[in-house]
Amino acid sequence: MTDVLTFGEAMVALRGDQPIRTGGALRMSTAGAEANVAIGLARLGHRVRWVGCTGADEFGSLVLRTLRAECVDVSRAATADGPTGLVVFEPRIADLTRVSYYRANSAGSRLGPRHLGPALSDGARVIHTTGITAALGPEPLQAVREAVAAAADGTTVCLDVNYRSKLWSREAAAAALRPLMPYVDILVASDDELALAAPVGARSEARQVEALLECGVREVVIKRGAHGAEVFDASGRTARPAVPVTVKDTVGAGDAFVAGYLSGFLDGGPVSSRLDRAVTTGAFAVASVGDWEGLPARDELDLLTAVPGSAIR
Ligand code: KDG
Repeated sequence: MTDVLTFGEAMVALRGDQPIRTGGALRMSTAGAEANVAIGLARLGHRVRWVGCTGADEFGSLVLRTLRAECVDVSRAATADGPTGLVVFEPRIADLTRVSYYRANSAGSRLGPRHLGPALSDGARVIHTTGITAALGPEPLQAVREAVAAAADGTTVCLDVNYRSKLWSREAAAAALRPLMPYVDILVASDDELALAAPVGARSEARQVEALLECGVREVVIKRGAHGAEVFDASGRTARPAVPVTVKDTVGAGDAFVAGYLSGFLDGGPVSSRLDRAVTTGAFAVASVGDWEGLPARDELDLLTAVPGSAIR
């Protein structure tokens, strides 16, 4: 059986080498939060399936070819009307990246419940979805709703809030995400996103966590960037600091973190070892350029303990 089924929009990523308005070169790769998680998990040896729609165009071929090359199962992916979406990452200053989307009316935004039906029937140990998919439009939101509600007993549902202010308002995100919580087992959010998932009226972070656990969420995973991460569950709080690395590109770090967390979960480890792996994979993403290119294979997980500046010979 598939370990993880994830679905959403994968795009072609264009990364500038200088501020866009000054010209320069664009490097082409692929992006998309769920596809990034899928690649992160596949590199760690898990069986992962990504479902989404790509355009019948060369960019769509690049997306699918990349996922296949990374051992992600795309056998249930579809093509749809409209172009494959684009995302442009502009290195504005040192470690601040400006993101522009060219994804309105893209093929990826046509994802709907009908595209997911076969993959849901095939089953998976984990279903992973994000607020980005929910933000793409009514059909993708309905796909998210139906997928989490249809998850069979024994299937773990993971949702990463992944709020994107260029896609929707905080109010719209909260209205869409809050009703999903009774179906979610693992909720991942950065500290400023937690309120978008927590019930109305829960003001402090402590109250938000408590209310989410009361709703049935088993693990509330809070990402705190350079300050590490924490998990709250029925047995209390587990925290880990971030792994210190030289920052190259923070985009994709959250997806890498989720891939590590779910990998630890699939390996059957306790929350502490899931968090250890999550902060490790997150650090790999931060220390390398690209959404997913620098993510570790399983036998590379120890690389971050190498002496800085050393070469492996
Ligand atoms: O987490 C990285 C993603 O943000 C990036 O790949 C693009 O999916 C993306 C999005 O919608 O922001």
